[in-house]
Amino acid sequence: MSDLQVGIIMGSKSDLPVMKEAAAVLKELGIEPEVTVVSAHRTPHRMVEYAESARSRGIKVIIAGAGGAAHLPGMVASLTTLPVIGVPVKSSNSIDGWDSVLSILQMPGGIPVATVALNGAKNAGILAAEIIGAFDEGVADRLAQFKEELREKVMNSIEDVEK
Ligand code: RP5
Repeated sequence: MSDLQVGIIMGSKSDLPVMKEAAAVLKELGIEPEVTVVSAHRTPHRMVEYAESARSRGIKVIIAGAGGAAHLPGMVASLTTLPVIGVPVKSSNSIDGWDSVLSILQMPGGIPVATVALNGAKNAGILAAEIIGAFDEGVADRLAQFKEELREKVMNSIEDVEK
């Protein structure tokens, strides 16, 4: 399969410290993401162009992170038939991140966004890889190894606790 199957977008450069965790886990799983800034409010035409061209550019899954009045994931989902994973980002001036969570989570019927936890970019990356891995054996094998390593970590921690 071609590179750049996962697009990671965020409403602002200030979201990067959170969103880079999605890119990191995707790279660990052998998927090189396309990463950029697209703002629903500040660059609305760029958002439309991004969402409408994503499929033809080979993107299979979009991860969209935003904070505050976090309309980016939902608006992108309204403009494409690709699956969109939403990452609520806790903005520095937010009301404990509930604004971001509810803006992304409470989508109207017909326009789903797969919403992960507040600042849950790592899980967004893993979920995107799992969607790609449903059709790509290589990615599925790396996901299996990733989960085996998680299992081993827990088993080792149990041994440490029970010593
Ligand atoms: C949202 O507003 C962004 O996604 C970011 O989380 C938040 C703050 O953006 P900046 O003012 O830091 O650019 O649009």
